[in-house]
Amino acid sequence: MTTPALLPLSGRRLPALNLGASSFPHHRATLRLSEKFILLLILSAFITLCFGAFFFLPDSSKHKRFDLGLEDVLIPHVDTSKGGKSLGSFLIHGQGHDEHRHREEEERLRNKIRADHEKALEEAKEKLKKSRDEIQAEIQTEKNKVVQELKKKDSKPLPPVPLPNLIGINSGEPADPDIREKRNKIKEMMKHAWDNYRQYGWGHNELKPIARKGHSTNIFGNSQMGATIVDALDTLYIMGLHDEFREGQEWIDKNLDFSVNSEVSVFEVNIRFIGGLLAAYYLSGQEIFKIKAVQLAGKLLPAFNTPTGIPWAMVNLKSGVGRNWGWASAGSSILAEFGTLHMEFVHLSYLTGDPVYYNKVMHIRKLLQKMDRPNGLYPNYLNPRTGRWGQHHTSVGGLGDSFYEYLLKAWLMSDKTDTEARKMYDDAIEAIEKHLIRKSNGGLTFIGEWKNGHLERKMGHLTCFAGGMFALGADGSRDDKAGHYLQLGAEIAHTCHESYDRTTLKLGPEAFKFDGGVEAVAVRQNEKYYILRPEVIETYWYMWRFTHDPKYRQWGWEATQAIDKYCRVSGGFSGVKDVYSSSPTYDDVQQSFFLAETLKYLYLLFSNDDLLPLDNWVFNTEAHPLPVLHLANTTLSGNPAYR
Ligand code: DMJ
Repeated sequence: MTTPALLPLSGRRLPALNLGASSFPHHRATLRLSEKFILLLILSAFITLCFGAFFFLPDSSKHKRFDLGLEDVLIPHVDTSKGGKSLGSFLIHGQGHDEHRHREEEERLRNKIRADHEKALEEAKEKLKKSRDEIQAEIQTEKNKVVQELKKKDSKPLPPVPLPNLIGINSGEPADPDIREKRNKIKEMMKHAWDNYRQYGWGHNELKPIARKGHSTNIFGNSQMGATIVDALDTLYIMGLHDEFREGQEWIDKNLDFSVNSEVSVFEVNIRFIGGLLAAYYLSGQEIFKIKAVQLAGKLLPAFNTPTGIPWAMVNLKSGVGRNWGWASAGSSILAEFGTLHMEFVHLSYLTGDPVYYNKVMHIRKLLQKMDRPNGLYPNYLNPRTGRWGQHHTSVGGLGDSFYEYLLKAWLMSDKTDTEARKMYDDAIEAIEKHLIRKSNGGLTFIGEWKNGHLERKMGHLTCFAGGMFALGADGSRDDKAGHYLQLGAEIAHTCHESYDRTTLKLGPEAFKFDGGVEAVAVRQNEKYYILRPEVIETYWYMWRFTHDPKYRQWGWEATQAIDKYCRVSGGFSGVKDVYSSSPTYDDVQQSFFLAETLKYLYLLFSNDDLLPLDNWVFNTEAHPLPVLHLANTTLSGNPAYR
């Protein structure tokens, strides 16, 4: 976890710097070669099998056979229930007349194998006479047929469901001209990010703004799923960039295809794609987004096929085979990953009337409730085979963060009826406050990380989201400690602002220490980067909504200017490798969350509160707004939507 290649990116890992950019033309070439190779491999395997069967089939008239039970697999089964016998039992018991029948049967089989073998050889010869392009075209035709079939299956209309009350989809235009101007500047930055992605990275997952080409990482698998398009849609919508929104919608309609042989992160695909599609659906009412979200969710479900029901971190969208990250403690799944599915999955059940999604996430919750928690803390790692915790590390930043966020938001999203989630949140936050939150010598409140029995006095940029979470959870807190939690949110916001203010670029580092005379400053070189992350701005926005203290707009504006000055390049926006250097180098990645989250939170910070009011909308961890479901007096499974 210490090398850049293993650093958590989104509450989770991900190569932050030196991301191995995949060049897609190259991928396509590899695909062509491997397809041909696989075809030849299958043919030769088949021929070998035929030869093997033909030459090595034992002559049972000479040798006594042992029934190894393989006949059911290798030889067509004879239905014994109709007085027949399996070929295996003929071989063992064959005598006299039986032996004669057996020899005939064997001869018949030999002839069949010979004929099949010759046919296969002919077909292989025919195939090899064809040019590479012809073979490629045939494969493509077959693939298209399969895709069309799947599409037909997947595009079944969904049952109509009454939409929740959608309040506050308006312009939120501020009256103050200065605030309006700032908001327009942020919209212009969004346009710059989108236009360049449109021009140089269209359809790819992300953009390399300096190389001016597409970019991707392992979280999206090996295919072009247009992550930036899906992630950006709702931001475009609320900013009133409707032409751009329509372009994105058209791409999704025509190109977004999940029947791909690609291994993706369940968590990332859920928060960015399913969350993004659902938010786009609720905001715009366009059915296509709902349909795509449901199709994709179906592809994630096989990830839950583990002995415990705790999903794998990754799943192959085509085969449904799942596995965990190689770096995670003892084959574990990650708390912030399997614990960050609830909001989207409840909405999927709501929209489809199918409880399967809801049941999956409730199963995870039930399992977690039953487990012992060291010091009341949830460790970051849980083994999906054994149901046991891995290493006892606890974090409110990478690997843990959004699990806590989703407990609170599950309660909010249920119109505060899911009191079980609220209780789990309250218990968790109490333990966090007791064991992880400290004040530095200089008076800065920070959230450290628990590692094998001791507190590491280090806080990540990711952890800064917690300021907003504490403020959001203040109302409804146990023992009426609303004031306390709002204050805690304000202190975290202050600390995170300090982490920005103490750098040369006025942009925050990835992680900062409170140790050995250092306060809110990164010490290690590989913690000095800023990759366009949103968490600090997210907290400014929540604090602004709850307090209207002008300092949050001021801090948000400082961050806007710093991003525009140091991260903007002519081909988009890039992360920087060292926020303490006056001549920083770029990482050349425009992250999709920059459009989904960073720019959205900034825009909302300079908008009126009636744009997406927090009483009616809950933002998922990728800043995709989902409406509160007013399910009062009913349990989810008793909701009429579940037919
Ligand atoms: C985003 O993908 C989400 O906010 C996630 O929960 C954690 N952080 C990244 C961006 O930093």
